[in-house]
Amino acid sequence: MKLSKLAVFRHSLPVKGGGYRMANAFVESLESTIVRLESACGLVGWGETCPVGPTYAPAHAAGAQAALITMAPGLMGAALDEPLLLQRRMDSLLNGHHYAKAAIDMAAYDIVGKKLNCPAGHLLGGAMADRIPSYYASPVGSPDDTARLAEEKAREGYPRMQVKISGRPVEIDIECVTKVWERIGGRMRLAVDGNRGLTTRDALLLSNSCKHIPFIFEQPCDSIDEIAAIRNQLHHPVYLDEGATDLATVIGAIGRGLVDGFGMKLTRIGGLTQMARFRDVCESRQLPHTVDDAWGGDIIAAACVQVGATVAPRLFEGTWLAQPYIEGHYDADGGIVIEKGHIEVPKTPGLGISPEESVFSDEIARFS
Ligand code: 0XW
Ligand code: MG
Repeated sequence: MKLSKLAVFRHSLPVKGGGYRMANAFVESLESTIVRLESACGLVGWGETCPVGPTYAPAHAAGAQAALITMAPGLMGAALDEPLLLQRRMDSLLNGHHYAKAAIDMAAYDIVGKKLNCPAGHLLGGAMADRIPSYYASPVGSPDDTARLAEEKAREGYPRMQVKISGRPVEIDIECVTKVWERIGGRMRLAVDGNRGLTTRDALLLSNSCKHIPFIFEQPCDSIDEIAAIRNQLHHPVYLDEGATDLATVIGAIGRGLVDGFGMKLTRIGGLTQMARFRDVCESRQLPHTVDDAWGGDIIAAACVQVGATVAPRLFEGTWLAQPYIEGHYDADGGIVIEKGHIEVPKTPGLGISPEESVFSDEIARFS
């Protein structure tokens, strides 16, 4: 199970309908980075990482590619079936850059699953479900459009809706959340995501004005200190997303009583190995969380679904996928799709998808 070949590809994922707006980012097309690993025994595994533009997180497509190219020579010959040692080897070659290391970790699980003839979820402790919940994330939009979208998604069968806010006067955000609630009431669980964009003043105003609406407040402000400063004045449970950069920060935030849950991204935390540890920390403190990513195609989607299926259902807030916002799949037999707000968990070995190699035509580096 030694690594014998590694290739890195660039792949463009245009956003349907002209773009997607968040508090700190407007994205029209994303650059995904794909990793193809091959073991000495000839098995192939796939990994992916796709920062959602340059301003959402301190992660960047070109940074991912540079990080992978920096680590690649030192990874040759690494045992792919020893995820802990693989992670330590990556850490010895490059500090930080979890989002690039995640692609290698994912591809290694894909190969090991294929070797052992089991889905990656099995290697992560075992899947609890054949079908997992997703959630829909609205772009920052007008209150009426967002309420209409929420109605549509409730009808489609989504159990949860994440309303994006911020980047405009807070009065519009308050109207938006109110109109969504008036339309869907308790038919979907509600998250309101500030994507780091609110001042503490506006976060307090919104929470106070919407006291009667049962939503969770996701990453309202930029820093953990800002959230800590207002935590006890908020009327809503607080989830950390962008601020939960690694396991140590997660443990610190839980220990300080700052959070009621997390939006967790597979590539931000560093891959499947780290996500499984995060899942276990949350379970030990009964904290709900998502398992998803900022963006990405079928490879990231499959990896998120594999871990998502292992989360205790009562703590699982679902897996958001970019699939409804982008065209096409990597897998000719169909990739990972959302149907009625839920996702079927693949049963085939590894991550559970078989990308069509010809889809990735822009190879930028190859090592053997
Ligand atoms: C809704 N998401 C999972 C996708 C967007 O890229 C941002 C993200 C979030 O929750 O911040
Ligand atoms: Mg979020």
